[in-house]
Amino acid sequence: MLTNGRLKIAIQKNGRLSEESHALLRGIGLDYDTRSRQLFALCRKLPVEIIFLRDDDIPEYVQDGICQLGIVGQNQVAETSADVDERLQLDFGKCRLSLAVKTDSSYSYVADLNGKKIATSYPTILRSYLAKENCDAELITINGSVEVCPALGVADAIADLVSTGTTLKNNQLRVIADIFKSQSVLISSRRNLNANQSQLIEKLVCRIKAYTNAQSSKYIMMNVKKQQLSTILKLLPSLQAPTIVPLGDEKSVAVHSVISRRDTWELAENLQANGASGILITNIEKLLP
Ligand code: PRT
Ligand code: ZN
Repeated sequence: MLTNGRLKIAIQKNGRLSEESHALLRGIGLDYDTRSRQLFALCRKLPVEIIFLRDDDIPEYVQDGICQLGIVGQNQVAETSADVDERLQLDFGKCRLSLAVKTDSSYSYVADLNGKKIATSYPTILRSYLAKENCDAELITINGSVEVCPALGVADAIADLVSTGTTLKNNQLRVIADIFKSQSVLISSRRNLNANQSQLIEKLVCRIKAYTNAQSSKYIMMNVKKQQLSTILKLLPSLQAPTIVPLGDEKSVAVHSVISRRDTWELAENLQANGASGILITNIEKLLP
């Protein structure tokens, strides 16, 4: 349903995904104001409305066509078994749902949890995992602070989201299995989309692809003596053939290329050690194919 002809995009109101969701929406040209405690924000220029929700509710709002697009973790999509299209992986909010036990416990494998109690906020994902592993454990569904359950004697193990591992370490817990890998995704509704809505969704999807491509890439420029050019080109893991620009100095050229955001320090040091100079690495704002 589209009230006032506006496309509705659901994002997390207040939590780990909020900041990057706003950055992404603003990065694709959506212009809106955010004030605390407001439930929605209208965009200028495009017929789009941003709806702020708890992350748990986003998959169902999109499934039911109340919102046409949503940004949420794959963990929530899987847990709610929502009937939505996963359109794009957004490369933030990365975590995994892991099975963990007390560091000093004797359990090492999923099979060791047969007949034991496991506390989790993700009973659907956990239940289907245990069924596949033929493990008959008792599930205790808890909302929040799952990590304290083993110390309190409430459960023998937990299944919780892990990002850096700090929370597990602080609670003297260790992972025995990873159940589910998650990151934020763009989901879209399968219900009642008319031609205008579908067209606007496709436009926004293209913009998000350009934004996420830009976020995962950097632009590198450097000067290279012609006799070192072939060595330098071999070191560049370019997405496309690098651009080679003549310089006033006839012995050198400038090399420009798009590279992956990862390991830029390693690459720059390697290029420098092989004769590149004046190495400049910059962010890319948009990267359209
Ligand atoms: O109020 P609302 O319901 O919207 O928010 P929430 O409190 O349920 O969710 P929030 O903001 O904590 O997380 C939103 C989403 O972020 C999750 O659904 C995941 O998709 C993603 N995400 C990524 C995480 C984490 N990393 C994460 N580390 N969600 C939660 N955690 C928690 C985890 O539960 C544990 O308590 O962080 C702790 C572990 O982190 P580390 O770094 O110590 O390992
Ligand atoms: Zn939540």
